[in-house]
Amino acid sequence: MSVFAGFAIVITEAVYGFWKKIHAIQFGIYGATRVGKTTLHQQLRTRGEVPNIKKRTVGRERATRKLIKIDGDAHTIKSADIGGEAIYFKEWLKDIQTRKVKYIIFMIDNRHLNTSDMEQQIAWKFLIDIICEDTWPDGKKKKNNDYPLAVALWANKADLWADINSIENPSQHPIFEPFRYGMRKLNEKGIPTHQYVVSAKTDSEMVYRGIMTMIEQY
Ligand SMILES: Nc1nc2c(ncn2[C@@H]2O[C@H](COP(=O)(O)OP(=O)(O)O)[C@@H](O)[C@H]2O)c(=O)[nH]1
Ligand SMILES: [Mg+2]
Repeated sequence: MSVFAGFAIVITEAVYGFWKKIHAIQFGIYGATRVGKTTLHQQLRTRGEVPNIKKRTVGRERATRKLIKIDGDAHTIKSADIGGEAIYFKEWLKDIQTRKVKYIIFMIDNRHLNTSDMEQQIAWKFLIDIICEDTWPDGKKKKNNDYPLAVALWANKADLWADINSIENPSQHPIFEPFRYGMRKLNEKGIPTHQYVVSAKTDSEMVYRGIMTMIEQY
């Protein structure tokens, strides 16, 4: 290899590394109220234990950039914090449509295991329906790149309900059971799904690894 060719490769890699850092990948983070969406946003900004969040998120906040750095790799993602109450579901849709969201994280926690409350399942069904629909609500037909590359289900607050190291196959955990029908619908539409167990409040390493895994595998 000539000196020039070697030099060109080094330059190309440097440029690619730089591009990866500045080019923001659009992420959409959704889920019912109090599952930990705002905590996850804090975690992506501050990297460390996040204090208890008491304030409810109102409407849709402006999308902001976050640098995701792990194992010597770095990407920039962009996401907007949105409230999880049903009145804000239409803001999730706007977020997906206006930013052309590429990766979706739907957060759940363990509350649905102990109550007959269907809040999280209803939020999931709403999300599945708007993703799988062939048209936008304004009647415009979706193009191929209007669909997300992957949808991840993140079971949050693992510090409260799981001994992470003892979960052999997280994707088979019963916490995901009520959400499997929706995952099947996404798969039938050609959209891959990914299940992940995480603690957004206490484990920054897991959060960053989860984001990186999505970007790299899908
Ligand atoms: N133990 C624990 N609590 C969490 C975790 N993530 C969020 N919480 C708590 O759950 C509550 C709701 O979190 P928040 O981020 O406001 O949820 P949002 O409504 O989805 O934005 C807050 O009291 C958080 O401190 C977690 O990973 N572990
Ligand atoms: Mg919130």
